[in-house]
Amino acid sequence: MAVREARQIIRPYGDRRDDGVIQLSFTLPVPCTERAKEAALQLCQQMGLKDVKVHGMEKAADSYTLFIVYARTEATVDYAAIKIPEVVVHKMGFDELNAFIEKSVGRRVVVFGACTGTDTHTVGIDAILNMKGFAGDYGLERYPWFEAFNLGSQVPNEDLIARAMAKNADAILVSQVVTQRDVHKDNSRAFIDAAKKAGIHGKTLLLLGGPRVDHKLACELGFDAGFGPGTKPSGVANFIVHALLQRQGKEKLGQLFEGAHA
Ligand code: B12
Repeated sequence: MAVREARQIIRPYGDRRDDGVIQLSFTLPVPCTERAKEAALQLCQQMGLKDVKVHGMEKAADSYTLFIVYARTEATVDYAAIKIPEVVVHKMGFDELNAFIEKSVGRRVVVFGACTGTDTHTVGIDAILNMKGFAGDYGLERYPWFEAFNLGSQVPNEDLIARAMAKNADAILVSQVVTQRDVHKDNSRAFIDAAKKAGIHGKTLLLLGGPRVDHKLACELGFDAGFGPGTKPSGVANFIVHALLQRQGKEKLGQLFEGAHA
């Protein structure tokens, strides 16, 4: 007989466990008035929320108002039933990882990164690749056993792929920050199409990152991994090295590191 996993029903709380209290914020395209406040309240009630309190409201621009609302929801979710692909890295430190690359890969790991398409935001990809890194964590350029090339912003997908192929890159890092009208998804799909055309899909490691990116989305789009807000370069460095060794058949999934496709 199949054994059913125990359910783990959870719900949000603000004051007391399971009270269902949430905070939400949104903007309405109307001036900041009492009428606007009532509109915000009715909108939340229509969402099925209870005990709605418009806690804060302020003018966001001419004829736009930002609201902060506290309310209560009856919604629950079974946490035990949630299965999702995740990048889980058992991280080696800077010196340990460099020594590990020297021993296990035996050469520098080559990576190319850029913010592609029309996107001008370089801060995210710089945080991962530049010497200085991010949040006290060195970027890949700082690792002696990585050779990192940062091509900057507004790089056509095909150019990034061609430059990476010319250097036999082990990994290509694509950053997508602007998400209006899902342009990040469209451009990511175009990148994957170009990678398939160039014959590197399934061979070179393809990483996608950005504020609205997660591992699940990146995998759905055809990448090997996705990294979202707060990503540290050391997590990316560890992922690349272990995924590379797994792809070369030198390391088993979960031996030193878990992740990739679930
Ligand atoms: C700085 C900034 C700019 C600067 C960019 C300067 C530069 N050189 O990058 C300038 C002024 C040029 C700019 C321009 C624009 N911007 Co702007 N900008 C921002 C701002 C304030 C900060 C972004 C940032 O630097 N974040 C910090 C980095 C470290 O975070 P991150 O990108 O998420 O990166 C982390 C992770 O996501 C991850 N990561 C990211 N990429 C990758 C890649 C890989 C491979 C990996 C592994 C990890 C990874 O690692 C990083 C570290 O943890 C945001 C608002 C905000 N507060 O976020 C708006 C914002 C992103 N901009 C926005 C917009 C709309 C624009 C413009 C279109 C405005 C305009 N109308 O002209 C233009 C863009 C034009 C274009 N063609 O792209 C919107 C985007 C809205 C949307 N939903 O798409 C935002 C959200 C502002 C807003 N609320 O409206 N912008």
